[in-house]
Amino acid sequence: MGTTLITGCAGEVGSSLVHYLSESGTERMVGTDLRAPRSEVQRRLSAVCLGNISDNSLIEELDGQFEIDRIFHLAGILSSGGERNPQLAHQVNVTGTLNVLELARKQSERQSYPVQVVLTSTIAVYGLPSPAVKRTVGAIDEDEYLHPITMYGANKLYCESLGNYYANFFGLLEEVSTRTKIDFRCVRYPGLLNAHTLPTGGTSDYAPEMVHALAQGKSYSCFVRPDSRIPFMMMPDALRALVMLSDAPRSKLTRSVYNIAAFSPSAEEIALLLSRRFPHGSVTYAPHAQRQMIVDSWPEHIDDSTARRDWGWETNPSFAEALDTYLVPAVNERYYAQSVANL
Ligand code: VAH
Repeated sequence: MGTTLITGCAGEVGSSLVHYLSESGTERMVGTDLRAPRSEVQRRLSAVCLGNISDNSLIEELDGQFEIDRIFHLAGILSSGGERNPQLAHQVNVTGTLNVLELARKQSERQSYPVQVVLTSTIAVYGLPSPAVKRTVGAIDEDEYLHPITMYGANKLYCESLGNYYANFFGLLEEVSTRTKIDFRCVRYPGLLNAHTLPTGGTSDYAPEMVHALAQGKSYSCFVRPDSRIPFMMMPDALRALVMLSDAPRSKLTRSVYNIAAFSPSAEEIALLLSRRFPHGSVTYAPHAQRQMIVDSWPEHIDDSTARRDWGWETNPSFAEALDTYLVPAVNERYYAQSVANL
């Protein structure tokens, strides 16, 4: 059994994935990130290599130290953060992904078996032309409206193509390519709701920010309109989807890049359901024009029927039930523990 590498291991999804894989019995895991993960994450990793994923010296260190058979590539700069520094976002998101694919290619050729690369992409690869089309088009599939309006969305759409190139065409001009190709797989994440950490630099962040503010009895000023509607998913489902796709037999996959969906509540529906569970907080709306334009370009619903058919993806589509079975109990536990610790 080789090593599983998690890039972005200190981030919101990365730290949750390390915990999830560790609890699922994954043995050898190595993490990399710009900064060290929390101690409870670090102790579940065999090693942590700190550095910038777009830096070749980090890749050379990983290639020289470990025999890797699977990479969950999560390192990246999200949509709002990317608009604040587009050049940095391109460097981290694109050069970082190219470095990961090169690492996987070299290891695959040396070990003569395909290293699996699982990339997290995003619904930010989509770009609906107007709020009217967004409201009327229904659930869109993986090959529709691929016109991203953010650096992050453009980066991720290109990285999906880069992964497919490395998996199918690298070495195209060689007479007879005997190279062992990588095994590339990818999910397009909706907005994510996590009880344990808050996201940074996303445009879907209004939902998790609202949850954590109301859970602490605070007021929250929402940066999108009340009627803003995009797909969301709870973090446990997002992690389960990654591992399900990774574990799926390659022969079952009819494509490499998949939509996965759960529910699509509007901002005011989220606020209403949360206020019934956290009655001491309050929500007001102060739309931020640019962030609103980004959210308005993203679809209300995505079609995940191919993931359901190919590798058995499924989830409970009830946002209210997901709140009551996962998010509200876990958030209450988090802030209760925090209040006790502060006594
Ligand atoms: C973002 N959370 O807001 C990410 C996500 C659906 C968007 O990829 O940028």
